[in-house]
Amino acid sequence: MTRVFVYGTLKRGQPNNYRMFDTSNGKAELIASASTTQKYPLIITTQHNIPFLLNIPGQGHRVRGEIYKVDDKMLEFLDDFESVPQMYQRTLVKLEVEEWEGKGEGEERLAGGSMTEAFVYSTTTYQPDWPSLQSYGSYDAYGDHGLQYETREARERCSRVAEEED
Ligand code: PCA
Repeated sequence: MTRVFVYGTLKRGQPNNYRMFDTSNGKAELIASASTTQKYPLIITTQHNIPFLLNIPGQGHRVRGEIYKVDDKMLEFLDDFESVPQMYQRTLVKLEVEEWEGKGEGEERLAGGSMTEAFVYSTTTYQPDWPSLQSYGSYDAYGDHGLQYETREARERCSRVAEEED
């Protein structure tokens, strides 16, 4: 089992969270809410309003998210879904645990306030203007910013329509 920190569309209440509970992708279990110990720019960009954590420690905000425990199959699914290594790279990030949310038995509990590490999908392969975009401490696809995430299905639907019209 591997620990992954999610900060974007994979969080609870966000448009891709269901993918973590689709057993054909593998297994995932929420274990804690957490924040990065360092600041990072968390921005929303591209025509699809995709969230990206830029791998620029010290700039932006401490970013809030959730730690999941995933099996190898889910990790492979997530790497593919996040287009590693082109779009995002999976790297380790230092975290401060906010609250333990795990249900499983026989597991070492992470106490609130304790420090830990997990993998995160962040990026160094960003466009030159991305570091100067507005950054957020907590991502919400449906937030006041109005930059609602366009799901992969919607993008594919649009490109199919465009092809048909060609
Ligand atoms: N999915 C990953 C990275 C950005 C995104 O939307 C996540 O939620 O952490």
